Amino acid sequence: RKVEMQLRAALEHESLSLHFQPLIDLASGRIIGAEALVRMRAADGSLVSPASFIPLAEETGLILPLGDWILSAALRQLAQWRRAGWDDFVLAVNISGIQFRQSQFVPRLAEMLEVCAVPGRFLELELTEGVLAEQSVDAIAGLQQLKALGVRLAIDDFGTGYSSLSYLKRLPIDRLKIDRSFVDDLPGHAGDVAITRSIVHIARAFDLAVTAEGVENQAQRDFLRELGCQSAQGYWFSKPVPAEALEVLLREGH
Ligand code: G
Ligand code: G
Ligand code: MN
Ligand code: NA
Repeated sequence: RKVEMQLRAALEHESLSLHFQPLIDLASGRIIGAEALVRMRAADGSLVSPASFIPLAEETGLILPLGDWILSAALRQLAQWRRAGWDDFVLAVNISGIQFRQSQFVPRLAEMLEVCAVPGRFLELELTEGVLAEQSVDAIAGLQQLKALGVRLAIDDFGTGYSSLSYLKRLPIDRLKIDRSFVDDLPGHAGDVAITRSIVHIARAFDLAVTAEGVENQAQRDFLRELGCQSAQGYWFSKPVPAEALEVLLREGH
């Protein structure tokens, strides 16, 4: 298939890159981190969305080399930012379930952290509820090994999966990311207000960080801030941008 061939070529010719979306502390308005999001450049120069090639990479197993490339590129960038003085900054990386379940995942990550000399606590891995809902012995052991490296763990798209809340008390989670679908219609939609408020309260009760995703306007930002939601991402603050553009935002002191 076309996308598969493009992806194979991209892995060989390094026509992959990372974009970064800033994570904003809502109380201060400052950038406290970023989420890395992979991009693929097609032969004609256009950018192909990961929404089309990640599922395909998962089907074909290409997610393993791709995931390795993403993690090591993200850590190299983070190390460079740390050397430039942005040393209080957490970088989040999305991890596919297939990648997480690979037996060599933790040892490889440990090696990458060491090579880049980045303390584990400045890396956050975003997992979806599907991965956590398993609660298999292996999955729990994997999460504990990641915590032993100091790595932070976030639940991505929180509220959209099998939301058995029981895993919150069993698993070593650090952050809930409120899915964009609940943020879209804030503050006017009573159901979404109730869901968002509940997630913020759950996060507080479990002493977890909480991030609202997909904040696109000031009304959403103000509402979430008043709700006590600690942090947010979204087009209102910045789209995912190349590393140099994120550096401009950091220098401006956002
Ligand atoms: O940036 P956006 O169009 O950037 O991403 C679309 C989808 O692809 C999202 O669901 C996002 O989580 C996923 N995605 C983006 N980058 C990565 C990545 O580096 N790894 C994985 N596993 N998924 C990613
Ligand atoms: O699944 P995950 O949360 O990792 O996906 C992040 C996706 O959300 C990426 O495709 C990213 O480009 C997109 N995104 C980030 N901020 C916004 C936003 O404010 N609005 C919309 N519509 N998409 C966003
Ligand atoms: Mn994510
Ligand atoms: Na998400």
